[in-house]
Amino acid sequence: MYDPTPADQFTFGLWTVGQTGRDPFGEATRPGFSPVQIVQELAKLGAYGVNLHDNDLVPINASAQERDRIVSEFRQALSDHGLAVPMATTNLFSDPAFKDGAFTSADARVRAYALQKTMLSMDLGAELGAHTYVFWGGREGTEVDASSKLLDSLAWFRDSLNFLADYSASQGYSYRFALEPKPNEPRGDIFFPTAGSMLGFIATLEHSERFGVNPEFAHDTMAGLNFTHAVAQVIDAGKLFHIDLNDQKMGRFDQDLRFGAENYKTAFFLVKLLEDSGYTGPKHFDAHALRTEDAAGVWAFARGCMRTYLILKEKARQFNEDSEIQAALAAYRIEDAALSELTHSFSAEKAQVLKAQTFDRAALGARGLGLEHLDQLTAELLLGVR
Ligand code: GCO
Ligand code: MN
Ligand code: MN
Ligand code: MN
Repeated sequence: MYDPTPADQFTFGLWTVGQTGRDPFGEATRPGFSPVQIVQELAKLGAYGVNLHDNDLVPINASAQERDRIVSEFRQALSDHGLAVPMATTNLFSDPAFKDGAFTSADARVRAYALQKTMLSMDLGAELGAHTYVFWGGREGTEVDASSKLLDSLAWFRDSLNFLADYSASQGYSYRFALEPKPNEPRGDIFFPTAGSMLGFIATLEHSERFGVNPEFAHDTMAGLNFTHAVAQVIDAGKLFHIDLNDQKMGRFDQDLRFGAENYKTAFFLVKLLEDSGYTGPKHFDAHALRTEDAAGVWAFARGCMRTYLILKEKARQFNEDSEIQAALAAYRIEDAALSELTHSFSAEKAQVLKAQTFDRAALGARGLGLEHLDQLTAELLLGVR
């Protein structure tokens, strides 16, 4: 039970399970794996696919010949092991050229290079069969607002995305673009810190229908925000194009913990939201094993991410079928057909009727909602005693 299969659409990045334990204070603690080894191992574990940045696969200095050899070896491994590449993205953050941003650099040469690098990376992703292209603006931000580039940065970023959407169409690619918000790290302040700010920006793009959001559990949690609420808003906007799952303690450095490692309850309500809303896209674990782990620990980590998702999915099913929980929910919600008819859309007559209505304000305020009971039932379900 709880063994993942490709039908579950779980994915990992080459950079996630490939992470070597290096952090700002210390060197690598494990050698990592080649892309081909990662494909083999993920297939064994029952994953659906593997995602990548251009330079996770092809080193930034590779010659055209090397690139073609690496890509063909990788494609062979994908087809041997039946793994897909559903999502691709660009590394616009590691190279020193991007130290003050890529699309939002104050240097027009860096902005042009970022566009060039992204087009080449989109070519690579398309060659590997990716349909989702992620933009995570890791270095798009500032520490020094004396740089006076806030409004320019928004315009440069918009121009770049408009350019790349047109490039995609001109090449006949099927990409949908998913913009990934993060509040900080590695920049002091990253532009578009939340899902809501991404949604606002997307509405200003020329082909906004091709742009959605790639929200990440850790990013909202770092800032003390409720990730499940953010995802609900993205779903409501029809913009959940991709999702990055992991875990995080609030207020800490960017931890990228195993999914469900820290916040069981938020993870539960997130999984329930995804399942109940019928999200059918990939579930991507953008996380990595602790620095304490060796190779076996990395695969235990990967398996754990997927198992926890499946366990929480089963818990969500139980929640929906638990008669006591459903009774508590039914008691919590009060429906009134006549009032709903009045309030669900405006007319001058309905407004008059509503203005004349009498409400028993004291009774509304006095009613107990039963949320303690409902929440305790949920806790007991999650703790395995129901
Ligand atoms: C982070 C981000 C990245 C992006 C990745 C794909 O905190 O470093 O989450 O892992 O998701 O670059 O775009
Ligand atoms: Mn256009
Ligand atoms: Mn992240
Ligand atoms: Mn991410």
